[in-house]
Amino acid sequence: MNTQHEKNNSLFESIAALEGALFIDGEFRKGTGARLPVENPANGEVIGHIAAATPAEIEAAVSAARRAFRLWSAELPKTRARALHRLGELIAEDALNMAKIMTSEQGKPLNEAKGEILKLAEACHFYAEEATRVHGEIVPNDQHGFQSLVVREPVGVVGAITPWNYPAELVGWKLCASLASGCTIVIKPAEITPFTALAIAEKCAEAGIPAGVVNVLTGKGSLIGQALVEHPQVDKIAFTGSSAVGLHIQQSCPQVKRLSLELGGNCPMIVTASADIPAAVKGAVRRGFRNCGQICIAVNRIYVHRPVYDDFVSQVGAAADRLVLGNGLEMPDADLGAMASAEPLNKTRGHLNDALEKGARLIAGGKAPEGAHYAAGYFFRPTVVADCTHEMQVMTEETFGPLVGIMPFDRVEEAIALANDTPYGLAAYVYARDLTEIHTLSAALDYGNVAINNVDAGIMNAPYGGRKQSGVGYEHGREGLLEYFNFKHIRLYHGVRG
Ligand code: TXE
Repeated sequence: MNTQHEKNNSLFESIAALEGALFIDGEFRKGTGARLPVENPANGEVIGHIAAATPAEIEAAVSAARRAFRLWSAELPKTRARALHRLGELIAEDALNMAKIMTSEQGKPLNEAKGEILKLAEACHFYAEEATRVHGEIVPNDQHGFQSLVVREPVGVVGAITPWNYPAELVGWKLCASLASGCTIVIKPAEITPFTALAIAEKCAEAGIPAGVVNVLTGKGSLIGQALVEHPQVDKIAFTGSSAVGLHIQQSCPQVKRLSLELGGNCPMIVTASADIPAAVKGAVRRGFRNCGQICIAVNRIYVHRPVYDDFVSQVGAAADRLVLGNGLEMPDADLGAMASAEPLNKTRGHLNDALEKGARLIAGGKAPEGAHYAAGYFFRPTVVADCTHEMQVMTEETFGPLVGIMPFDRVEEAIALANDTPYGLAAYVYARDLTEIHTLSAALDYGNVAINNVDAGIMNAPYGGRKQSGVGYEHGREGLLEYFNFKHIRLYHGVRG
């Protein structure tokens, strides 16, 4: 199969070139197993089919990764860095076409998809730089005549299992860290957004990354993902997805393995009376409805100081009503595209109905948009409900859709208790301008990421990860890269007395 398709191919020629493809040992091959349809969530059309990798193909991919590990881990860091820089350049050059592939399978508006692809390219350059700065340490000893070196050694073969909401970045962070550290990787993308991962594999081949270093297997997670979890030659699992599956993976590993689990969230926002209300409204709408709220760090629930509650609720409702929905390919700069599938749409409807039945007040949205061109897609208007309580699922469970619940509070201590009343611990947001409130809230919120007067909780240079049921381990930053290394303490005795 030609891995080098012309950049100016139409979108569907690009996808056709990846039809039924698996990427194993440096080349695309047609899967010999069953085929699974991939649909465009904006109109229900089948855009292509992927292969369900067979046990033999899974074995071929893991064996290729194991073989390639010996050479790739022995490469000079600058060689690995050069490959990552080249990969970043190739991805940026083809960003629009890759974005079209992503939008056609995930639904997000084209401009948002292109932004994600370009952030993936930036991640390649970030990890290229990090690849050349993984230093060991010489640590002081507890006796004369000894010297201790702590060296970093790549873990080995990584099984990466990823979700459908960020089909490029959530693959890319694992891919880049593997390449930078000298690990090799077998990627199993979500079955509803596989073509983005296959397009990334094409760029890996174009970048000259050696055969076997990167492999992509498609198919059902409970089969192919589970096979990677159970495979004795897979040294680490890097998973992003639901807390339920993350826990299942942790419990079903038949061997001890390194695990990094980026799981679900149910993120709160606290708005105090000292806040810049228009800024808080803008942040709430951006983080509540971007990607149709299908983000683990999306704002699910908002606690607002009673003196500013009515004003905030009406401003958020009006802003939500102004958001534009559209088919992500036909309206590249729409605010929301179609949701990725019926699953998150039905869950959103369920949480909305539960809230309304228990007394919440509908402020904005609450239904699919009118119009024939929405009828065949998974569209739902950005929805705001107010006067919520913790009896409602919208406030206590992850919705993962375009629905935000709001409730008032009277004292900061009450807001802290409400925000922390969850098994999750991924991200929390605060809008306040009183310094005492800012310091009190930053310290008391039990989350891996706390954003104050902004909603961009994660940056590439800082560790990103959750606690409690939101996961274990980190991505991004030095901490994220060290998840792909083992430490070795070498203790030298040279006999020289002090
Ligand atoms: O997750 P799933 P989805 C979370 C988000 C939401 C979920 C949505 O909070 O809960 O992800 O993504 C594979 N053994 N985050 O529905 O179902 C499956 O094929 C092995 C948090 O995709 O967990 C897919 O490839 N693998 C995150 C992957 O697991 C299995 C940011 C995820 O599927 C499997 C984004 C099994 N038994 C989404 N079952 C964060 N914290 O950053 C399924 N899979």
